[in-house]
Order: sequence, then C-alpha cells, then structure tokens
Amino acid sequence: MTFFKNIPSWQLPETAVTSETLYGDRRRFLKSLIGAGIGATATTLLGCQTSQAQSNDLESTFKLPEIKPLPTNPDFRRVDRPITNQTLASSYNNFYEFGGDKSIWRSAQNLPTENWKVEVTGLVKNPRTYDLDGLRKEFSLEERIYRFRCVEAWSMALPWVGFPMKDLMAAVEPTSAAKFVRFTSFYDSKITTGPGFHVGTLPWPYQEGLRLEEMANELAFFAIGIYGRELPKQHGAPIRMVLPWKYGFKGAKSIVKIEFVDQQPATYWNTLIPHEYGFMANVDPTKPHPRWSQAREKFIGNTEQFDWEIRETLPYNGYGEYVANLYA
Ligand SMILES: Nc1nc2c(c(=O)[nH]1)N[C@H]1C(S)=C(S)[C@@H](COP(=O)(O)O)O[C@H]1N2
Ligand SMILES: [Mo]
Repeated sequence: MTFFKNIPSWQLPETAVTSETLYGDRRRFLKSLIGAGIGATATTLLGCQTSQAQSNDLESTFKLPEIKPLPTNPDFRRVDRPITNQTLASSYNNFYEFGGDKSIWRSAQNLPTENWKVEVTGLVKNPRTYDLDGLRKEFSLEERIYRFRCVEAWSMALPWVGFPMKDLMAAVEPTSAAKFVRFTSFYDSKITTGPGFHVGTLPWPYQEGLRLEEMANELAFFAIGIYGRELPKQHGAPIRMVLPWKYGFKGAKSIVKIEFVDQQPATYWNTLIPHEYGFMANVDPTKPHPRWSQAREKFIGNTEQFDWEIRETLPYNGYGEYVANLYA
C-alpha cells in the first residue's frame, strides 16, 4: 500500500480503501498524534470509510412523523447537484458523542429527546427557554436544500426543515454588548460515551460558536427536520445548527444551550486541534487542511450505494453571494 502514501485519502478509489489500510493508517496516525497529545484527530481520517447502510432497522430511525405544511424557500429550492439518498445520508454521520466512526446511527438512538429544552441566555433582553412545541409555534418552518461539506472532503446535498437563526435572534434581542454566540450540544457521560479513545480527556460538551453577524446572516439555520420529517437522532435531533458555507463540524447537533457572549467562545475542535480546525472554518478550496487538499470533494449523491462523485469544491461552498461580505 506504500504507493498510496502521498495521495490524499479522498483521491483513492473507494475499493482501494479496505478496512486494513484504514486500520494501518489509523494506527500510524494515532501513534504520531498521541506523541503530540492529540490522538483524537485520527478519526477525522476515516472519511473514506464505507458504511454499510443495508439494515432494515436503519429505516425506522428516519421514518419519523412528517412536518407539514412545509413551504420550500424559493431561494433554496434547488442546488447544482442531486439531493443525497436518504439511506446514505442517515447512515454516514459524524457524532463523536456516540462513536468515532461513521456508523453511529445505531448508538445515537440512545439520545433521550423527550421533554427537550433549549435555553437561550447571556447578553439578551429576553432570555427564553423553549421546548420543541414552543419553537414550532414561535418560528415559521420552511424547507431549504443546502450543499453540505465536511472538512474531511466528503459532501452531500440535504433538504433541511427549520427556521433561520435570525428569527430566534429577533425574539431574544441580543444587547449591544453581545459579539459572539456559543452553542452547546447535549452531553451526559453515561449516555454520550464518546469515541472510545482518550476517554475523559476530550473537551466535552461539544460546543461551537459564531460571530453575531454570522448568526444574523440569511443562511444560518436551525434544523428540526430533514427529508420532510422530524430530525433523526443521528442527525442531531431534535434541533441542530446548519451553516452551509462552513465546514460541517461548525454545525453542532442536539443543541441544549445558546448563549450570547462578548468574547469568542472556545469550541470543541478548535480546542482539540487549533491548527487544523479554525474558529472561522469557511469552506475554501484554496486553503488545504494540513493533512489533505480541500480543492475537491467526494459528493454522495442520489445513488443506492456510495459512488463518491468527485467535484470541485466551491468557495464558501457556493454561498459567496450571501456571506463573502462578512469577511471582506
Ligand atoms: N454535537 C456534535 N455535533 C456535530 C458533530 C459531533 O461530533 N458532535 N460532528 C460534526 C461534523 S464533523 C459533521 S460533518 C456534521 C455531520 O452531520 P450529519 O451526520 O448530520 O451529516 O455534524 C457536526 N456536528
Ligand atoms: Mo465533519
């Protein structure tokens, strides 16, 4: 396998990435990273792993109640690629609270979503705690089809159901002192047992952050559904962030707390490996990840099996007209 050595993993034909090469790579990287005290990053190399989506059980995890009526926002009715096959999208996930590989959909079913509460607090005039009914009553839901780009260089196109983050901002009214927002995911060490390595040393809970202007941008979205139905647990039920111009890790799942703050918050990946996972994390094909190119991506489309269509990565994941002015 040495002749693959200098080729980024996403350029390998999928058949060449056997579990053995993955295991070998993983061990090699784990060794080098553990030396540097950052072994947890090794899992990010597993983006090419083929996950088997063939279980009947899987379907029951995403055949949830429909959300109706559901206008599709005309601005986001279509993208330049087919919508990803739902079976593939809902069985190939990152959710490190429930495991370190792509097949966490089964263990993610342990997430307790009953009586969910989202606390919105910090530098706001109207702090609020919402339950799911409250969110659905207060905010108008719509469907948006967004490109989705993981930092590991795989991508999808997903039909989310939810509401713009700016609507929630309008409800709680951040004060002029608020400059950033911290988002916190559900964490309970008895349930979210983690990826099984570096147990006890990972910076839980998973947290993410945005600048206030980013949260106010038209694109920034809270999803409570996908494919016209309630959000499956593996996708971050009952409410998760969706930021299509940023790498996927910025979109924290299963949100329990939203805090308006005056300083840039610490975030999970940025705390773990700051030189690989920046706070901003805008999709940028010209800026390689330290360990692989970001110029292209492996698109998971509307096919029965993973066929990893190679596509050029777009600046801001194709959303420059909405967000480039934020970074001018
Ligand atoms: N709480 C939490 N949120 C998370 C993650 C995670 O491990 N924990 N993984 C992130 C990463 S790396 C990606 S690519 C997306 C994956 O979303 P999906 O599984 O719904 O496609 O979720 C993001 N949100
Ligand atoms: Mo990711």
